[in-house]
Amino acid sequence: MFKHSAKMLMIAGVAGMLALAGCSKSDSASGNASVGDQVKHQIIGIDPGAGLMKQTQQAMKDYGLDDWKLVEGSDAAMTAALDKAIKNEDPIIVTGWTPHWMFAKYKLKYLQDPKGSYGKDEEIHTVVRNGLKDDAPSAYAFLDNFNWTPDDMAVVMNAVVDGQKPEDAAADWVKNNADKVDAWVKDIPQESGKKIKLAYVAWDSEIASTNVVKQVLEQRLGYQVDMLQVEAGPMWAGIANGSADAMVAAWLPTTHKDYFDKYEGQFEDLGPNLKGTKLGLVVPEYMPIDSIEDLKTK
Ligand code: PBE
Repeated sequence: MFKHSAKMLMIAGVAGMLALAGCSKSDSASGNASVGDQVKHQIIGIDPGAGLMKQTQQAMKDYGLDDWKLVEGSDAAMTAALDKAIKNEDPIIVTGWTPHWMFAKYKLKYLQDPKGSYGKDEEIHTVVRNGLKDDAPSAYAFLDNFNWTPDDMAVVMNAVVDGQKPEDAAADWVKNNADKVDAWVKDIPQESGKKIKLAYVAWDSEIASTNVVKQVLEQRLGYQVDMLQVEAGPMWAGIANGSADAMVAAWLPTTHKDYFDKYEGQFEDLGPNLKGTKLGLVVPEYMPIDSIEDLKTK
């Protein structure tokens, strides 16, 4: 009896070891480990003030990803992690948005969001401080006219990621798109030497747009432009308290809703400058998942 059960135990033990060995081998080879285990239950996020981070926390609640972690960083850190993972064909999940150069550079997909945690498509708005219309009427009139497309923005973004300085990439775009720029500044008089402060966050999309606006204000309307790189909260606060004059980085109505509501009445919303945005969780195409729901089950 004793002998028998010892033998049984031994067999069970060996079988267990074989199963374990077989398991870990086939995991890496055939991708049988859960996606969560493969990425250590981490989603690579960006700067904590981004609306996208708040939406991702909401998504984690909506989809029951309780044991997952959203890693704070920046646009630059997120794209560096993505680049490294893709070079090694490693699994990775990042927070992403359109327009962004990463979709031109890598084969990526948005995870489907059947619960709608990331809201619907929205727009990027131009928002200025109260009183700018009287203090800098030409800048105000141009900012009110400024609007372009995701394809326009992509030209600047792609040049920057390929190594061009943002101001040079923006100057090239302004030179090569004189017809569009002409329409933005048509009949607006120069205001030479006047100073204006543009607030922005170091998101690649906003680095592109803010630099183009700076070029137009300087080249066509004679302003001296300061660009203030800040976090999202201080960007909105700066417009509201008048320490910055304008920004072209307000994602509405959803992504920056908290900031919009907090400072309502203390700024002027000049409406959309770009339509056709999207936000969500983004993975390389080689990842074997298609929906945020898969993070729970696959
Ligand atoms: N973004 C890019 C910003 C707006 C622009 C999507 C990272 C955000 O989440 O607040």
